[in-house]
Amino acid sequence: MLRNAPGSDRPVDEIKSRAKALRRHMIRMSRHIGQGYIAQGLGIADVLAALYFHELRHDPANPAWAERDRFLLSTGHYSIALWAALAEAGVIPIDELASYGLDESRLPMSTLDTTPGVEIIGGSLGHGPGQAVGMALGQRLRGTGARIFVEFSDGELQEGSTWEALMAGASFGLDNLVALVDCNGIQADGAIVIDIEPVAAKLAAFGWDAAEIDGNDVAAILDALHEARTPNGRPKAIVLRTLPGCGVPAIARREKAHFVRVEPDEWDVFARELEAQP
Ligand SMILES: Cc1ncc(C[n+]2csc(CCOP(=O)(O)OP(=O)(O)O)c2C)c(N)n1
Ligand SMILES: [Mg+2]
Repeated sequence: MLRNAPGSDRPVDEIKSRAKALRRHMIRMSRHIGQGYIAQGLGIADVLAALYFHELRHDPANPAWAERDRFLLSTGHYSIALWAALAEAGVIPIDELASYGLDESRLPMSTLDTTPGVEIIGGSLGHGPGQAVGMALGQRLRGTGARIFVEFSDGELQEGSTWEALMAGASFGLDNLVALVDCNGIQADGAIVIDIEPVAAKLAAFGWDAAEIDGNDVAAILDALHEARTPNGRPKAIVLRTLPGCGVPAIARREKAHFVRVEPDEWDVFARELEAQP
Protein backbone atom coordinates (compact mmCIF):
# COMPACT_ATOMS: atom_id res chain seq x y z
CA MET A 1 0.00 0.00 0.00
CA LEU A 2 1.30 3.43 -0.90
CA ARG A 3 0.69 6.13 1.63
CA ASN A 4 0.87 9.89 1.74
CA ALA A 5 0.88 10.40 -2.01
CA PRO A 6 1.63 14.01 -2.97
CA GLY A 7 -1.38 16.05 -3.93
CA SER A 8 -3.59 15.34 -0.94
CA ASP A 9 -4.98 18.12 1.23
CA ARG A 10 -2.86 19.51 4.03
CA PRO A 11 -3.97 17.69 7.19
CA VAL A 12 -2.55 20.12 9.77
CA ASP A 13 -4.38 18.68 12.79
CA GLU A 14 -3.51 15.09 11.93
CA ILE A 15 0.17 15.96 11.55
CA LYS A 16 0.17 17.85 14.84
CA SER A 17 -1.22 14.84 16.63
CA ARG A 18 1.33 12.56 14.93
CA ALA A 19 4.10 14.94 16.03
CA LYS A 20 2.83 14.71 19.59
CA ALA A 21 2.84 10.93 19.34
CA LEU A 22 6.46 11.05 18.18
CA ARG A 23 7.37 13.26 21.14
CA ARG A 24 5.58 10.86 23.49
CA HIS A 25 7.60 7.94 22.07
CA MET A 26 10.85 9.88 22.52
CA ILE A 27 10.21 10.70 26.17
CA ARG A 28 9.44 7.03 26.85
CA MET A 29 12.45 5.83 24.87
CA SER A 30 15.02 7.84 26.75
CA ARG A 31 13.45 7.30 30.17
CA HIS A 32 14.99 3.91 30.86
CA ILE A 33 18.52 5.02 30.02
CA GLY A 34 18.18 8.43 31.66
CA GLN A 35 19.73 10.32 28.78
CA GLY A 36 19.77 10.89 25.05
CA TYR A 37 19.60 13.36 22.20
CA ILE A 38 16.09 14.22 23.24
CA ALA A 39 16.13 17.96 22.59
CA GLN A 40 16.99 17.61 18.90
CA GLY A 41 14.42 14.85 18.50
CA LEU A 42 11.68 17.00 20.00
CA GLY A 43 12.81 19.89 17.80
CA ILE A 44 12.56 17.94 14.54
CA ALA A 45 9.35 16.01 15.42
CA ASP A 46 7.00 18.26 13.44
CA VAL A 47 9.07 17.90 10.27
CA LEU A 48 9.30 14.12 10.57
CA ALA A 49 5.57 13.86 11.20
CA ALA A 50 4.90 15.93 8.06
CA LEU A 51 7.26 13.76 6.03
CA TYR A 52 6.19 10.31 7.18
CA PHE A 53 2.46 11.05 7.38
CA HIS A 54 1.98 13.32 4.42
CA GLU A 55 4.83 14.05 2.05
CA LEU A 56 6.88 10.89 1.54
CA ARG A 57 5.73 8.34 -1.00
CA HIS A 58 6.64 5.18 0.86
CA ASP A 59 5.29 1.81 1.87
CA PRO A 60 5.79 0.93 5.56
CA ALA A 61 5.15 -2.75 4.79
CA ASN A 62 7.94 -2.69 2.21
CA PRO A 63 10.52 -0.09 3.31
CA ALA A 64 12.94 -1.23 0.56
CA TRP A 65 10.45 -0.55 -2.28
CA ALA A 66 12.74 0.56 -5.12
CA GLU A 67 10.69 3.58 -6.20
CA ARG A 68 10.15 4.98 -2.71
CA ASP A 69 11.00 8.53 -1.79
CA ARG A 70 14.05 8.51 0.48
CA PHE A 71 14.54 10.39 3.74
CA LEU A 72 18.19 10.73 4.74
CA LEU A 73 19.00 11.76 8.28
CA SER A 74 22.47 13.25 8.09
CA THR A 75 22.67 14.05 11.80
CA GLY A 76 22.85 10.43 12.96
CA HIS A 77 22.60 11.53 16.58
CA TYR A 78 18.98 12.64 15.93
CA SER A 79 18.18 8.92 15.55
CA ILE A 80 15.70 9.01 18.43
CA ALA A 81 13.33 11.03 16.22
CA LEU A 82 13.74 8.66 13.27
CA TRP A 83 13.07 5.59 15.42
CA ALA A 84 9.93 7.24 16.76
CA ALA A 85 8.76 8.11 13.22
CA LEU A 86 9.51 4.65 11.82
CA ALA A 87 7.65 3.00 14.70
CA GLU A 88 4.67 5.35 14.44
CA ALA A 89 4.58 4.69 10.68
CA GLY A 90 4.60 0.92 11.24
CA VAL A 91 8.04 0.17 9.79
CA ILE A 92 9.40 -1.12 13.11
CA PRO A 93 7.44 -2.40 16.12
CA ILE A 94 6.52 0.23 18.73
CA ASP A 95 7.63 -2.17 21.49
CA GLU A 96 11.14 -2.13 20.06
CA LEU A 97 11.52 1.55 20.95
CA ALA A 98 12.25 0.43 24.52
CA SER A 99 15.65 -0.82 23.28
CA TYR A 100 16.86 2.67 22.23
CA GLY A 101 20.53 3.07 23.01
CA LEU A 102 21.00 -0.39 24.55
CA ASP A 103 23.75 -2.82 23.52
CA GLU A 104 22.77 -4.96 20.50
CA SER A 105 19.70 -2.82 19.82
CA ARG A 106 18.68 -2.07 16.22
CA LEU A 107 17.95 1.45 17.49
CA PRO A 108 21.31 2.92 18.53
CA MET A 109 21.89 6.55 19.50
CA SER A 110 23.31 7.17 16.04
CA THR A 111 21.77 5.64 12.93
CA LEU A 112 22.86 2.42 11.24
CA ASP A 113 21.53 1.51 7.80
CA THR A 114 20.92 -2.10 8.83
CA THR A 115 17.69 -0.99 10.57
CA PRO A 116 14.63 -1.14 8.28
CA GLY A 117 13.70 2.28 6.92
CA VAL A 118 17.17 3.79 7.37
CA GLU A 119 18.85 4.98 4.16
CA ILE A 120 22.35 5.97 5.33
CA ILE A 121 24.70 5.51 8.24
CA GLY A 122 24.74 8.73 10.22
CA GLY A 123 27.10 9.99 12.85
CA SER A 124 30.04 11.27 10.87
CA LEU A 125 28.58 14.68 10.17
CA GLY A 126 28.72 16.37 6.79
CA HIS A 127 28.09 13.29 4.64
CA GLY A 128 24.31 13.23 4.22
CA PRO A 129 24.08 16.02 1.63
CA GLY A 130 26.62 14.40 -0.72
CA GLN A 131 24.92 11.02 -0.50
CA ALA A 132 21.58 12.71 -1.18
CA VAL A 133 22.93 14.32 -4.34
CA GLY A 134 24.14 10.92 -5.57
CA MET A 135 20.79 9.30 -4.80
CA ALA A 136 18.79 12.08 -6.45
CA LEU A 137 20.95 11.81 -9.55
CA GLY A 138 20.59 8.03 -9.56
CA GLN A 139 16.80 8.15 -9.23
CA ARG A 140 16.58 10.71 -12.01
CA LEU A 141 18.73 8.55 -14.30
CA ARG A 142 16.50 5.56 -13.53
CA GLY A 143 13.40 7.62 -14.20
CA THR A 144 11.62 6.37 -11.07
CA GLY A 145 10.17 9.73 -10.08
CA ALA A 146 11.44 9.15 -6.53
CA ARG A 147 12.39 12.21 -4.52
CA ILE A 148 15.18 12.51 -1.99
CA PHE A 149 14.74 14.45 1.26
CA VAL A 150 17.88 15.10 3.27
CA GLU A 151 18.01 16.59 6.74
CA PHE A 152 21.20 18.27 7.89
CA SER A 153 22.11 20.75 10.59
CA ASP A 154 23.45 24.18 11.30
CA GLY A 155 26.53 22.46 12.70
CA GLU A 156 27.04 20.74 9.34
CA LEU A 157 26.81 24.07 7.54
CA GLN A 158 30.30 24.64 8.89
CA GLU A 159 31.68 21.68 6.96
CA GLY A 160 33.07 22.11 3.46
CA SER A 161 31.61 18.83 2.21
CA THR A 162 28.11 20.24 2.77
CA TRP A 163 28.77 23.16 0.43
CA GLU A 164 30.37 20.93 -2.20
CA ALA A 165 27.19 18.86 -2.21
CA LEU A 166 24.98 21.95 -2.39
CA MET A 167 26.97 23.21 -5.35
CA ALA A 168 26.71 19.83 -7.11
CA GLY A 169 22.95 19.54 -6.47
CA ALA A 170 22.32 22.85 -8.19
CA SER A 171 24.80 22.14 -10.97
CA PHE A 172 22.96 18.89 -11.81
CA GLY A 173 19.58 20.65 -11.63
CA LEU A 174 18.22 18.13 -9.11
CA ASP A 175 14.65 19.27 -8.56
CA ASN A 176 13.89 15.86 -7.02
CA LEU A 177 16.11 16.82 -4.07
CA VAL A 178 14.84 18.61 -0.97
CA ALA A 179 17.20 19.79 1.77
CA LEU A 180 15.72 20.19 5.24
CA VAL A 181 18.23 22.33 7.10
CA ASP A 182 17.71 22.08 10.85
CA CYS A 183 18.90 25.36 12.29
CA ASN A 184 18.34 24.73 16.00
CA GLY A 185 20.96 27.27 17.07
CA ILE A 186 23.19 24.80 18.90
CA GLN A 187 26.17 22.61 18.16
CA ALA A 188 27.44 20.26 20.85
CA ASP A 189 28.62 22.48 23.68
CA GLY A 190 26.54 25.56 23.03
CA ALA A 191 25.71 28.20 20.46
CA ILE A 192 26.83 28.08 16.81
CA VAL A 193 30.55 28.85 16.62
CA ILE A 194 31.07 30.09 13.06
CA ASP A 195 28.59 32.63 11.69
CA ILE A 196 26.58 30.73 9.07
CA GLU A 197 23.96 33.40 8.37
CA PRO A 198 22.17 34.33 6.21
CA VAL A 199 21.54 30.63 5.52
CA ALA A 200 18.63 30.92 3.07
CA ALA A 201 20.35 33.66 1.05
CA LYS A 202 23.52 31.56 0.82
CA LEU A 203 21.55 28.53 -0.38
CA ALA A 204 19.78 30.71 -2.96
CA ALA A 205 23.14 32.05 -4.12
CA PHE A 206 24.23 28.43 -4.60
CA GLY A 207 21.29 27.92 -6.98
CA TRP A 208 18.68 26.40 -4.66
CA ASP A 209 15.05 27.44 -4.27
CA ALA A 210 15.31 28.36 -0.61
CA ALA A 211 12.54 29.02 1.89
CA GLU A 212 12.89 29.79 5.59
CA ILE A 213 10.22 28.86 8.11
CA ASP A 214 9.49 28.18 11.77
CA GLY A 215 10.36 24.47 11.83
CA ASN A 216 7.83 23.80 14.58
CA ASP A 217 4.90 25.33 12.69
CA VAL A 218 3.14 22.38 11.06
CA ALA A 219 1.08 24.47 8.63
CA ALA A 220 4.22 26.29 7.46
CA ILE A 221 6.07 22.97 7.05
CA LEU A 222 3.29 21.48 4.93
CA ASP A 223 3.11 24.64 2.80
CA ALA A 224 6.89 24.65 2.24
CA LEU A 225 6.92 20.94 1.35
CA HIS A 226 4.11 21.55 -1.10
CA GLU A 227 6.04 24.42 -2.70
CA ALA A 228 9.12 22.17 -2.94
CA ARG A 229 7.29 19.88 -5.37
CA THR A 230 7.79 22.40 -8.22
CA PRO A 231 9.71 20.66 -11.03
CA ASN A 232 11.70 23.64 -12.28
CA GLY A 233 15.24 22.29 -12.59
CA ARG A 234 16.41 23.63 -9.21
CA PRO A 235 16.92 21.72 -5.94
CA LYS A 236 14.84 22.85 -2.96
CA ALA A 237 15.93 23.89 0.50
CA ILE A 238 13.77 24.56 3.53
CA VAL A 239 15.61 26.29 6.35
CA LEU A 240 13.93 25.20 9.57
CA ARG A 241 14.28 27.34 12.66
CA THR A 242 13.54 24.74 15.32
CA LEU A 243 13.51 24.89 19.10
CA PRO A 244 15.53 22.17 20.85
CA GLY A 245 13.14 20.51 23.30
CA CYS A 246 10.04 21.86 21.56
CA GLY A 247 6.89 20.56 23.26
CA VAL A 248 8.53 20.02 26.65
CA PRO A 249 9.39 23.42 28.21
CA ALA A 250 11.53 21.85 30.96
CA ILE A 251 13.87 20.53 28.24
CA ALA A 252 13.62 23.59 25.99
CA ARG A 253 14.71 25.79 28.92
CA ARG A 254 17.95 23.87 29.42
CA GLU A 255 21.07 25.80 28.62
CA LYS A 256 22.95 22.64 27.59
CA ALA A 257 20.47 20.84 25.35
CA HIS A 258 22.77 18.86 23.03
CA PHE A 259 22.90 15.73 25.21
CA VAL A 260 20.29 15.70 27.91
CA ARG A 261 20.85 13.81 31.16
CA VAL A 262 17.73 13.44 33.24
CA GLU A 263 17.08 12.76 36.94
CA PRO A 264 14.52 9.98 37.54
CA ASP A 265 11.93 12.35 39.02
CA GLU A 266 12.02 14.64 35.96
CA TRP A 267 10.40 12.19 33.55
CA ASP A 268 6.91 12.59 34.92
CA VAL A 269 7.31 16.36 34.66
CA PHE A 270 8.30 16.01 30.99
CA ALA A 271 5.36 13.72 30.23
CA ARG A 272 2.92 16.06 32.00
CA GLU A 273 4.28 19.11 30.21
CA LEU A 274 4.00 17.38 26.84
CA GLU A 275 0.39 16.37 27.40
CA ALA A 276 -0.44 19.90 28.58
CA GLN A 277 0.68 21.37 25.23
CA PRO A 278 -2.20 22.22 22.90
C1 LIG B 1 32.59 14.89 11.28
C2 LIG B 1 32.17 14.99 12.71
N1 LIG B 1 32.78 15.90 13.51
C3 LIG B 1 32.41 15.99 14.81
C4 LIG B 1 31.45 15.17 15.35
C5 LIG B 1 31.10 15.25 16.82
N2 LIG B 1 29.75 15.83 17.01
C6 LIG B 1 28.67 15.06 17.24
S1 LIG B 1 27.24 15.95 17.36
C7 LIG B 1 28.10 17.41 17.12
C8 LIG B 1 27.37 18.72 17.08
C9 LIG B 1 27.19 19.25 15.71
O1 LIG B 1 26.23 20.30 15.65
P1 LIG B 1 24.79 20.00 15.11
O2 LIG B 1 24.88 19.02 14.03
O3 LIG B 1 24.15 21.32 14.84
O4 LIG B 1 24.11 19.23 16.32
P2 LIG B 1 23.22 19.72 17.58
O5 LIG B 1 24.17 20.20 18.64
O6 LIG B 1 22.28 20.76 17.11
O7 LIG B 1 22.57 18.47 17.99
C10 LIG B 1 29.45 17.16 16.96
C11 LIG B 1 30.47 18.22 16.73
C12 LIG B 1 30.85 14.24 14.47
N3 LIG B 1 29.88 13.42 14.90
N4 LIG B 1 31.21 14.17 13.16
MG1 LIG C 1 22.52 22.32 15.68
